[in-house]
Amino acid sequence: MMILKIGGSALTIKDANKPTIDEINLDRIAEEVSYYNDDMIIVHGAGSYGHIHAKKYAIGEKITNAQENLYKIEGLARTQASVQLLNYIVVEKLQEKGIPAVGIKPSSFIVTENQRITTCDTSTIERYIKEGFVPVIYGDAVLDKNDDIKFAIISGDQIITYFAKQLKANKVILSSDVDGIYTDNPRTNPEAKLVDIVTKDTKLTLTNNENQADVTGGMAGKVNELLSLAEEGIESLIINAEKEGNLKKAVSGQKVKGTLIK
Ligand code: IP8
Repeated sequence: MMILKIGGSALTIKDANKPTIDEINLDRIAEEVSYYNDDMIIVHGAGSYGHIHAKKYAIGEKITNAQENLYKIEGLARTQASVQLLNYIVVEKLQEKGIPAVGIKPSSFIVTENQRITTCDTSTIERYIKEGFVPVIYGDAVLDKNDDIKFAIISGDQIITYFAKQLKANKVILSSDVDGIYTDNPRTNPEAKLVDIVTKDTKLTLTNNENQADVTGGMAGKVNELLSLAEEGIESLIINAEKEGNLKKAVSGQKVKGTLIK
């Protein structure tokens, strides 16, 4: 079984000041993904549909008074609605390309404790896969068991690692808008080099805030999630979804340039 993450930065204009789809990319990505030849779950990021709201309402931060509580409630509702809308748009496009995609809302079956998934019944999704569907889930805003924060943001990357472990995925592919992991931020350091293989011993200079629009930790957050997966013996590959042909090759089992996390 394969888990494919499509980064929000490839599907949306991530630094737009309102939720904005990258129509051209979405169409091409859905077309390429239609060449899949294995059981598959798609997990997509939130891009400008999620991070703008999550940041504005500071979801996941401590709630100190009743007014803040009300504000966060409004924020959770808005964030959920916005990412659900993105999911609808993505699912519709995948269906248009012949993929039997079903959108499933993560916040309806996932609860966190201190922002990590603790409650998550994967059985419905497993049943959809068994029946031949392609479930499509996404980074979402959820309830948290810690009463100090009450709500949390879960990234698509956290969902991937959780599902990959639970469902014993044999292929995990993460696609975003960069070629893989670099020794430093390639946008600010021209000397930065693409790393073919990352293990827990690889020395990297990754910052959490390399992308100010991202509330879930950018590339550093991604690498930490994937290293925890590697510890359980599941390798993952980071590739660039914006390079034409990469996703098609990856979902159909061909070799693609990227970074292997093992
Ligand atoms: O784009 C973030 O998911 P990600 C989810 O995979 C929200 O990091 C709601 C901001």
